[in-house]
Amino acid sequence: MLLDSLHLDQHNQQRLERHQSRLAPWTGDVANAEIIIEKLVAFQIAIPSWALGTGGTRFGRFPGGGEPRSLEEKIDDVGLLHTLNRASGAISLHIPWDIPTDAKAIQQRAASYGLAFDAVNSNTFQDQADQNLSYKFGSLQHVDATVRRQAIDHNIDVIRHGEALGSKAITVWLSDGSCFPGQLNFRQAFQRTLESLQEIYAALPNDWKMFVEYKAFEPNFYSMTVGDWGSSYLYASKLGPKAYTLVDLGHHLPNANIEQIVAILLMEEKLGGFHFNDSKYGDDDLTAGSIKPYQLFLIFNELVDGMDARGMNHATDLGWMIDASHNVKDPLEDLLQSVEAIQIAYAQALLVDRAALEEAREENDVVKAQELLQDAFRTDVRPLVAEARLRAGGALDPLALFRQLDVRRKLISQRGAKTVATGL
Ligand code: RM4
Ligand code: MN
Ligand code: MN
Repeated sequence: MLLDSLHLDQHNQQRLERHQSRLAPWTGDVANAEIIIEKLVAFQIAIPSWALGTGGTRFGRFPGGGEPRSLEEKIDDVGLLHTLNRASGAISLHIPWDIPTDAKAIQQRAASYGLAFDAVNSNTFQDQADQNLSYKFGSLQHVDATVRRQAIDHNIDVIRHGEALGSKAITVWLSDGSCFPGQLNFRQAFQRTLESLQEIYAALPNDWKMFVEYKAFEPNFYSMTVGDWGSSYLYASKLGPKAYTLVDLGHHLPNANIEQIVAILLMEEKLGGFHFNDSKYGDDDLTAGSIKPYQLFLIFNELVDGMDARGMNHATDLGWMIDASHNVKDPLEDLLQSVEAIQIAYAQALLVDRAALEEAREENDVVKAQELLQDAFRTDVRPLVAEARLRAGGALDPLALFRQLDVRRKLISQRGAKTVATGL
């Protein structure tokens, strides 16, 4: 046991007084502090099974050691995160990087940490060693029907794996597209992809969702067949009520107004879920909130507003997942940072005085509207997030406890310095 309740209690005890004094102004003045804390306790963010090791770029990879060698060890890592922050209560699996060969045992192991299984992800962007046909020129869009068949069957297989674990959604991200003008008939590529997705959709259990994830570029650099929210929305609409768009924050062209995209998709009942990360240039997959925290807040501002307008449950009605890569940080520390950044943005969005904002908008009071948003964004909500963690049984300062317990060194001694996790 890397972390037991004794460690947690001692850690929290040492920090309790300081925490209480930081929380005190909230309990007196702010009427909805209690509601925000409760919402934070309920809000869980799924950890990607493909991001528990060190990520690389096409130039190199610099593993830090102690990486999980199996799905079991990945679950242990997510379990550790959840024990620390009580906000990472789910794991999102990528197949075939993580095939649950013994679903029962995997499920039991996850349950022992209080973890559920979020969306399962298919992979037709790489060729596997045992694979008959290549995805070099696409998968669901491929000109050859037998390649499309193989990709469809893989997706259905992923759904079956997910069913055995209690997942309720599949995320389909396609690298399909073209690298050069002339390579692809756009209309045919769209139609073939749609027909392939329809076959996968037909295999969905009744209570499942399909998330169609878009990406503007990479690995294809001239066109992507699901390249933007418009095309994802089109596929999702044509597929039916169980299909939704998934927004990955790093998958837009530079400077895209993601919060506006989110608002419209939500209004149209076609927003399904999120892949959180941050970026400066492209699909950088950096820690959530590390580059553009104001953007993250503005996205949550639309999420809270749009979900409330439709009477949705913040915690359960959308898929909340991280999709990140960690080139220079300890992956577990990085994930703790991402989860906290997401919680902070969510709490700040809950603080926005919505009635006053609508009033300012109706009066074209631009200054007031900006002030209202920035007032929430500039509020330090960390005591609320810490209080939510404390009430849920987590650590007041998860990162500090992770370091205090020397977790990485222990993982290296258990698993070895040269282990490499499957994934990004
Ligand atoms: C893609 C996309 C997918 C993720 C893969 C690994 O860029 O973000 O969601 O599954 O990377
Ligand atoms: Mn993604
Ligand atoms: Mn990505």
